Amino acid sequence: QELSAAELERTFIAIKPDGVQRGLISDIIARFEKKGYKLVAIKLVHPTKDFAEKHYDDLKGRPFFNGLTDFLSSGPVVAMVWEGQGVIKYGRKFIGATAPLASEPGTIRGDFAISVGRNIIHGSDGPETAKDEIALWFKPEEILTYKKETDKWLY
Ligand code: RTP
Repeated sequence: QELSAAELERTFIAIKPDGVQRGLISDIIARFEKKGYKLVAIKLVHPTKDFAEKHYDDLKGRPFFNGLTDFLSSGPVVAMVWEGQGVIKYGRKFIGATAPLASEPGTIRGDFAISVGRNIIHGSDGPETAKDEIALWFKPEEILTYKKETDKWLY
């Protein structure tokens, strides 16, 4: 059947350099995949400092901005677009609170991280940022539209 606009909601998720270095790529992808969300774009990117500053543009002027953008540009990042009903909000739920020690066990940060400067993963915080971040990280042709046999068991 045709998917509704809500089912086609998309979010930008990035596994930061610490998540890649620590071998957490497969675990993080598995959580989104097993929930029923659909991976529509993925690539391994080593962002430049300039690109990291663009991504965190809204945090310019914060005391941790320089360290944060140094960190994001310090190594490969797994950039992804995930699709499905409620994926923006639920993605944030999967990720957990920004400060890992405040994040619940069972969340990605709760399970794998201790410090706010090494918190493994990024996820868009709303529809507008999702749209902007997807456009920053991906060309339109890198985002695929496809049916999965499981779609009808999810919706
Ligand atoms: P993200 O954008 O990475 O998903 O994180 P977030 O929305 O949970 O948090 P945000 O406030 O947007 O901050 C972005 C990233 O900046 C780092 N940060 N460091 N006090 C600090 O040193 C500090 N505060 C924030 C974190 O890596 C956070 O994920």
